[in-house]
Amino acid sequence: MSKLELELYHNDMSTCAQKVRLTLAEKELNWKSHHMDLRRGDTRTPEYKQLNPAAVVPTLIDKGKVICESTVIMEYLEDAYSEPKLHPTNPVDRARVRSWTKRLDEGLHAAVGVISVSIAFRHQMMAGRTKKETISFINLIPQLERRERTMDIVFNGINSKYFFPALRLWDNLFTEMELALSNNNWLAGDFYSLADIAYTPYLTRMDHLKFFGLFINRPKIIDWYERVKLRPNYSAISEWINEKYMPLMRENGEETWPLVAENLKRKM
Ligand SMILES: N[C@@H](CCC(=O)N[C@@H](CS)C(=O)NCC(=O)O)C(=O)O
Repeated sequence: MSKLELELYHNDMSTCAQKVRLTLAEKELNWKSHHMDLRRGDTRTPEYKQLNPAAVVPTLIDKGKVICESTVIMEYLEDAYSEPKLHPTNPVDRARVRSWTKRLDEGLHAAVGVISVSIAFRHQMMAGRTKKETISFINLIPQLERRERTMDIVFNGINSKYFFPALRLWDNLFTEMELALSNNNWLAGDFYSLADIAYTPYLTRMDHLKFFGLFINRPKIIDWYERVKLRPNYSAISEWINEKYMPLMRENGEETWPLVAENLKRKM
């Protein structure tokens, strides 16, 4: 079997694409890269929407078959390329893996988008565009809910109604994550699994935003993050870092952190 039959439409800094690249790297699979510039709107063209109607990355092509949705792609890779195994064999542990990955798809991923865009990426989306052009660019998003949310966070930043609820969603998740990691080495048990892979990009994002204050009383998460970063597959994130994004995330994140810390304290 030629391993070069895999092709991935992805983006360097996209958390969903990072999930898939980490899985490909863990399985030592070779793949052909189609890098998409999200700020230019590469995913919003009619041609790309034929591959991925949601107009998002990642999209995997395997021997001509198109697979969308990062969690589905990870599970597909696990089914199609079974070694090394990233799903435990015990049904209870398998259910645990899925309950972690499901939550990303049910709101946590959108929430990290809200946090990142409100703090940093909105500046890239508006750069070189008039207000009218920015509105037209956002209107190319096919899903009404995502379009309305993006419009609000791009123009209102951290004053958007979506910002603090998104942070609290992640803060609550981190409470559960700390508990899970107090009982086990890895998120779904004693086995490094798709659950650990799925959350690695999101911890990395909090790191890039300098939001490590979230983990002051969560030492197990810090320890887990240090361990996932040491794994060889972490090159799937580190080798694709876009240096243009880093100061934007760091500087705006550091400026926002005191407000975030204050808000989280009030809500506890
Ligand atoms: N549920 C999708 C979400 C994918 C997603 O949100 N991708 C973002 C990057 S992380 C994207 O491609 N955005 C394109 C855009 O905003 O134009 C998945 O898990 O694959």
